[in-house]
Amino acid sequence: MGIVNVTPDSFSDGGRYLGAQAAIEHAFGLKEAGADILDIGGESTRPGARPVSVGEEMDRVLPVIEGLRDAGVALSVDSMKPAIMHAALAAGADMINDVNALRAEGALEAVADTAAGVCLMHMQGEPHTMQARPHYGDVVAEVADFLADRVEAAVAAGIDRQRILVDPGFGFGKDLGHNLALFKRLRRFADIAPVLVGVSRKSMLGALTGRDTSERLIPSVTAALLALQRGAAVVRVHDVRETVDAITIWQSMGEKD
Ligand code: 7PJ
Repeated sequence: MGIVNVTPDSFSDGGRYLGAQAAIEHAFGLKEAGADILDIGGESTRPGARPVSVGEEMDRVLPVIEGLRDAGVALSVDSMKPAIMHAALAAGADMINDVNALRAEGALEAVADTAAGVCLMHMQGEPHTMQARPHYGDVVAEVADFLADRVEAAVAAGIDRQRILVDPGFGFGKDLGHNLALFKRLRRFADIAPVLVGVSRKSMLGALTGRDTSERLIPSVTAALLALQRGAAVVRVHDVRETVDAITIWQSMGEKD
């Protein structure tokens, strides 16, 4: 899964169009590089990020879906908002990636009414405050219980089990120790549903290596490969070409058991 962030362009005249155009061009590059899914996001959920209005997120995301829907690649939309989910799925998106695990009022229904896939992610708190004081008794058990509960809620709402992915939510209300505990026990989550892992360029990789965001390519590719080796079904990455190269080498040269 390749990450496509849609941010407003810095120019005030036609900025929106330029922002969408830039995202579409970037997305075509990721598809060429080997992405099977593109994850389009119009609202940053990075630690400390502030929410974006429904109208603003709609204006960012919809033109990009329209520009990509015939590109021959599955389209995922990274949103927590039911109105965006409805509009994105009507516009041709194939999947909803919700860091809030469809907990918003109307979110389960927005997905249940369609044939779309969904990723249910664990997050403690909300993006603008979640890294302030993450706390758990047993982080692996708590995250697994949460995800299992959200899968059951989704199934009860009418979403077929085979449409669902789960994600422990690296960096979403977790300190380095929590993230490492979850990563080491990744196989536990595959018992619940196929697992999506997003660690690309994240601060946990910076904490381990001392590298800035722009220098986290090798840590990111290494972590993606480890996630796949521990049973992840999907890895959400910025650096598609390099990740696909690593997977190719693993598939050609890795051990067959
Ligand atoms: C994730 C995500 C993740 C899923 C972001 C960033 C923050 N969706 N959206 N999993 N992270 N499913 O990429 O640094 O880990 S935005």
